Amino acid sequence: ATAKEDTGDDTLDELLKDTSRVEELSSDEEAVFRRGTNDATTPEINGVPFPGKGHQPAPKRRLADADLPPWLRTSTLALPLYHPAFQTTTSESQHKTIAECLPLLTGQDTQTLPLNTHGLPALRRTQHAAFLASTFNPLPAPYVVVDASRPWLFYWTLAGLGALAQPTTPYRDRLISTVRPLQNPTGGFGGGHGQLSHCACTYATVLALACAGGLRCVDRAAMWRWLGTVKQADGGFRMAVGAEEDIRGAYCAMTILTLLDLPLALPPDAPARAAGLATFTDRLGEWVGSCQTYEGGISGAPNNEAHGAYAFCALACLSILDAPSESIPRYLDVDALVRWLASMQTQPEGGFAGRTEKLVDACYSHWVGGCWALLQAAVPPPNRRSPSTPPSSAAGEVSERDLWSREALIRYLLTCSQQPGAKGGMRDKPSTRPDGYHTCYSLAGLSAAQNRYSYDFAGETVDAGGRLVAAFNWSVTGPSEAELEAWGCDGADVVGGVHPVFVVPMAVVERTRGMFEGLGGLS
Ligand code: FPP
Ligand code: K
Ligand code: ZN
Repeated sequence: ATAKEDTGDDTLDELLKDTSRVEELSSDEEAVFRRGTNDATTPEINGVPFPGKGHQPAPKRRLADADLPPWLRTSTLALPLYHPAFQTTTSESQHKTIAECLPLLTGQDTQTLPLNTHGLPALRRTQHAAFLASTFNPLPAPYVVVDASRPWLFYWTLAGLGALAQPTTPYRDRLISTVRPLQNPTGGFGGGHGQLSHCACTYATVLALACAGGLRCVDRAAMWRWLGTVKQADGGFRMAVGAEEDIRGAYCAMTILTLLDLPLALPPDAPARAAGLATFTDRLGEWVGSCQTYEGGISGAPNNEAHGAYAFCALACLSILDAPSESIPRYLDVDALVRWLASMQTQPEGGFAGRTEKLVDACYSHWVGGCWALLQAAVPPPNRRSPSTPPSSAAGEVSERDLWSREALIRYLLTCSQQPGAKGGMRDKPSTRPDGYHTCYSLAGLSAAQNRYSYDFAGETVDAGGRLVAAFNWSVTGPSEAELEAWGCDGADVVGGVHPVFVVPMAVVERTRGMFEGLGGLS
């Protein structure tokens, strides 16, 4: 390598342009890189100079290196991301993303957001809550495209408000009257009036109703029979009758089944019974396992591309089937998955991307960021490894081993994801607009970063009635003063505990659990 001496006074611009730090290539590699370029030693391809035309002028003011975390210091930023001869659409968009995020991450541009005592933009709780609540006002015409996803708007809003510790039960009656016409007599909920029941819309409806305390409007017996029609002989679930079979279906179906306390036995007329299946969980773990790809991540269905959203669906689904330490290693290659998930945390942005060689996006703060609590429960420290060795009682004795950077994610969310101005809301990245989906999942991701979730082995995983209760054994601990200090957060920047499996406030899951106990009469 020909790294020049790091004097520390180069401007960021110079550092990003400095291609002398690119590793020299072996002649074989050089031959590969040279193909299609005029000259592999010239730091440009097709006339575009490294690091690419998306790169913008260097910040004029930024925090001193000593005041920045290591991954934002000039010496780290100087490391080239792509070989100069490998400039593609991918590298161009990555450089453009870094250029739009860096001034915000380094404090050069605060977007005039009020700062917390650590100099980071404070969490704009009031504005984000107002942005979420505005979903319940009449929506502008472009929202016609979400007519098939109406329950998602209710879920994102209520889950987001819950994370911000805003009351959500006052919405109960309005929500019930809105979703009742979406419920089909044959079970399940469609996305809009007159639409076919769908696993994703039903999942969102059930979670929204749980947040609002309105689950009693669900026809549970019909729901149970409808779920029986989407369970497949190979163990997975279709999204709707005749629709695609994918891992969202597996997670959504198991969530619905568990929160509504439905019987595990398949209804007598479920088509999967003909293939010898007797319960909703038969062959499910194996089917989820078949979605792990050569990269180590999880795809939507076997032989597709690994994506972070599907990693969450897989881990959460397995965490409903059994204690994470039992079900996750049983069906997944945990080491390969950890490696893949860790590689999704982008540098220098600090948030997560959804898949290999793609861009940071705040919604993956949940889809990928939410995986860590489940994974860390799957590979707990040695003294908490199985139900027979319950957690050590002395607080602080067990050291938590983080497999990711909480600090980097928090910084991305506070600096890059918050929409400035009166509007509020959270967004994918600075060049995009906020919406309910990104606001909900940014807040869920912030919760995953700020709180610690532990799995209680002392809890039962199957109850006396044979129903799955494994996912009800979670508890949350807020951050310590020392952690807040290390992450640059004030107490007012901390969001509430979001349940690691069901992605609604912890208290909502507590309230929902046992709600239907004793009603019986379904199987
Ligand atoms: C690619 O979008 C995104 C996917 C392939 C998966 C999206 C799925 C979810 C977000 C959640 C599913 C879960 C449930 C419970 C319904 P893209 O190409 O626009 O984004 P990318 O470049 O970041 O991959
Ligand atoms: K995206
Ligand atoms: Zn997104």
